[in-house]
Order: sequence, then structure tokens, then C-alpha cells
Amino acid sequence: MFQSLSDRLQGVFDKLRTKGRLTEKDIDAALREVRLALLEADVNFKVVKNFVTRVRDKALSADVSQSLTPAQQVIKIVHLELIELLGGESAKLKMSPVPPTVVLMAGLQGSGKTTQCGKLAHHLKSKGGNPMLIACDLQRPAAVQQLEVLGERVGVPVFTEGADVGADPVPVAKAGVEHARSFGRDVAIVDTAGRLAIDEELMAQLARVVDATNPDYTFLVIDAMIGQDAVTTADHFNREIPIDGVVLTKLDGDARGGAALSVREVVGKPIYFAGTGEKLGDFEPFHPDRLAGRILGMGDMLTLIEKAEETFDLEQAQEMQEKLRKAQFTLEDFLQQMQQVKKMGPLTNMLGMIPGLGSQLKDVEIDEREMVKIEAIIQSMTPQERIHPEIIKHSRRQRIARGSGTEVQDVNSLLKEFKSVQQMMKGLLGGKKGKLLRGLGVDLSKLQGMG
Ligand SMILES: Nc1nc2c(ncn2[C@@H]2O[C@H](COP(=O)(O)OP(=O)(O)OP(=O)(O)O)[C@@H](O)[C@H]2O)c(=O)[nH]1
Ligand SMILES: [Mg+2]
Repeated sequence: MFQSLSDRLQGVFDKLRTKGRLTEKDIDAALREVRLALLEADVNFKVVKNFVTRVRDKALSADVSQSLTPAQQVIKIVHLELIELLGGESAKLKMSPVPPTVVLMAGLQGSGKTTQCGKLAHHLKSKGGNPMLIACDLQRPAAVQQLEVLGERVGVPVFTEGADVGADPVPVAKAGVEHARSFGRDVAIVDTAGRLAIDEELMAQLARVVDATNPDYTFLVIDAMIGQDAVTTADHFNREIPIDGVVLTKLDGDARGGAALSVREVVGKPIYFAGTGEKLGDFEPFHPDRLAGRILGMGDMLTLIEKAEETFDLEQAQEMQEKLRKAQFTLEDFLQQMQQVKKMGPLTNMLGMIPGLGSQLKDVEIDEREMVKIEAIIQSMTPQERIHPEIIKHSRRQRIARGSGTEVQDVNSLLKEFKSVQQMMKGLLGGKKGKLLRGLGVDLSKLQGMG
């Protein structure tokens, strides 16, 4: 789904991730590419313009979060704005207190109205509802029969009053809803005739059907494959017959994303459902957050970012930076950091989220078994040893190895590594105006402000 848009955006962010601090120029360069990617995905140009402006403003004014790298921050902003673009919260169908809840499907020819009627019936039924279908497309030959076949497959009754092509659908619609009411159906789903474009006669007819049935939801069914053209039509449509929401179909095809990403902002109505295939089960409530996550290829990454924010509280992070600054970082702190990281779950790509260590460590490969070993070794040390590892001579090393079920060699190499990390920290902090540290994405003014 939206593969090429997804690839493009992920490429932009991969580039951003290689940078430590982001300048305004970096952000602008990235956003230029985001803009192009969206335009190529056939998103409405005004929508793109507003989107990029919003992201830029937020990226430039974002509070520097201690737990995210600058690139992660930009990604997070893009993600949140994408969710907004797709409608924010998931829109849910609310049942009318006086059944039946009337749902009417309208839209262009071939957009998938009849199929979605069947799918919605199936969806509601599988949730314990007892919907009914009403066949009000008396324009296309065999339209009524198509709905009857679907109804039979789903096991939901279909209300029809003949299938005379050209007959007036208004009485059928009225009688259908009345029937649903008297038979205690909770939802009445009305299928209507498609139109090639916004055809005056058919629009007038649709307006009368809407009048007669007073729908709780008038849905416009939009074929996502058509792209933003469909959205322009939807906008016109909505001006003639106000709609309550959109059902987006054919998201399974090679739709580029234009329709999905433009419709909310252009038409101003939420997307309620998405059709994702020809089968009855290929239908789901539309979740803006999930689609945004899929587009950015980061379904799990957002969770990771959130976890990082939850796990590393600001105070602790500052305390840790303070220690780094004074080169007082001990094995004890090392252990603590490691345990925090572990709390967040799988380790790959997570070191980059450790506050103050920045993105330069992102690509370090971590062996989880190695971590367990290191943890065991540090835990076998006395508090004194953790603070002053230089006192750990040969006999202590043997004791620690025994206590942690490791070899003396393992203890040796941990101590050696820790020493070089310590030295690296000292070197970084002692350097001219902290140039190195800045290069690593550590905000020096923040560091110096504490203390
Ligand atoms: N791939 C895919 N095909 C779909 C989806 N929804 C519907 N279709 C197909 O799209 C075609 C048109 O669907 P219909 O439901 O007949 O469309 P309609 O809007 O009722 O068409 P008219 O009544 O002629 O205006 C059919 O071949 C459906 O199988 C979907 O989500 N994905
Ligand atoms: Mg139809």
C-alpha cells in the first residue's frame, strides 16, 4: 500500500538520521523531498503545501526532547501531522437511539458502493448486529441482483421492490427503511445508483433518496486508485449533497496515496472505512494512526519512541549527563543505563535513543547475550568496585568471574572497554569548545547550564 511514497519518505528520514544536530537548512532540505514525495503520490498541492508548512513550524519550534535524537523528533512530527492529515482520531459509527441507523452509500460509477454495502453488512453482522440491505440502484441493469447475491452470501436480508431500470428509487428507499424499522433491524444500508460525473438528474434523484430516508450517515464511496481527481469530485459532490464521511476503496491496489491523503483536508469529512480487496472480509474501520505508521514504515518505531520517552525521565537523563560532564560516569551508571534500555524491549537500533549519546551509536550492533553477561559481571562487583574499577586486581577479577558465571577474560574485556569509554568521554568534554560533543548531537548549552 502506497509503496513508492513509503519508500521515498523512508529514504528522506534515513538521510536525516545520519546527521547529529539538524540545522534549519537540513530540515528545509528534508522537507523539500517530503514535498516532492507527496506531490508524486498525487496528493493535492494545497494539501501538500499546508502540510509541509505545519511540519516545518513544529520542527523549528519543537522543544528539545532529551530522549529523542533530532531526526527522531522530525519523524515524530511528520508522523503526527500525517495522522492529522488522515483525520486524527478514528471515526466510529454511532448507532442511532431509534433504530434503524440509516447508512447510505453514494458515489461515482464503479467506486465500489454495492460491494461496500455488502462488506459493511458483513462487518456489522460479525459484530453481532442485524443489518439489512436496501436496493435503491434502479439505474444499472443487474444492480439489484448484485446486491441480492451479496446479501445472500453474508446472510443478510435485502429489501427490493422490483428491478425496473429507470424506476424511481424514492419509494423503495422509504419502504425499505420502514421495513427495517418494523422488523427491528439495527442498521439499514442503502445502495444507490452510481454516476459517471456529477450528473444533475442523478444528483437530484439522490437528493430525494436522502430526503426520504434521512440517513444518519451519508457516505461517499471513493476509489483510491483514481487519486486526487476522485477527491475533487468528492468536494463537488459534498457541496451538492452534504456527506457525513468517506469510505475509501481499493486501497489494496497500487493507489499512490493521493486520495487518502487529500480527502480529509479537501472535503473536510472523516474516512470511516477502508476497502482493501474484493472479498467481503476486505474491509476495516479506518485508523489514521495505523495508516500513517504504515506509510512511514514505522508501525513499531513510534511505539519505540514513546517507550523511550516513558522510560527515560528527564531528571534522570540530566543527572546522567551531569555525571558524564564531570567524568563521573561509573560502572554503576553503566548498569543502570543498560537496564533502562532493556526495559524498552528489543535492543537493535535503540542505543541511539539514549539521551546524550545521540545518533552516532545507532548502527552499533548489540548482542543481547553479551548484555546479559555484562550485567552479570557488574552485578557481581561490590559498590566500591563499581565506582572505582581501578581497584579490581587479579584476585577480585577471579571472584567476579566466578560470581557471574563468566571467564576472567570477560571481566578483563569489560573493564578495558569501560575504561576506554570513560576516556572517550573525558576527551570529548575536554576538547576545544566541546566541538566533538556538538558533532555528536549533544546540546552543550544544556550541559553547561546544569551544574
Ligand atoms: N481491489 C478492490 N476491488 C474492489 C474493492 N471494492 C470494490 N471492488 C471492485 O470494484 C468493482 C466495482 O464495485 P461495485 O461495488 O460494483 O461498484 P459500484 O460503485 O456499486 O458501481 P456502480 O453500481 O456501477 O456505480 C467490482 O469489481 C468490485 O469487486 C476493493 O476494496 N478493492
Ligand atoms: Mg453499485
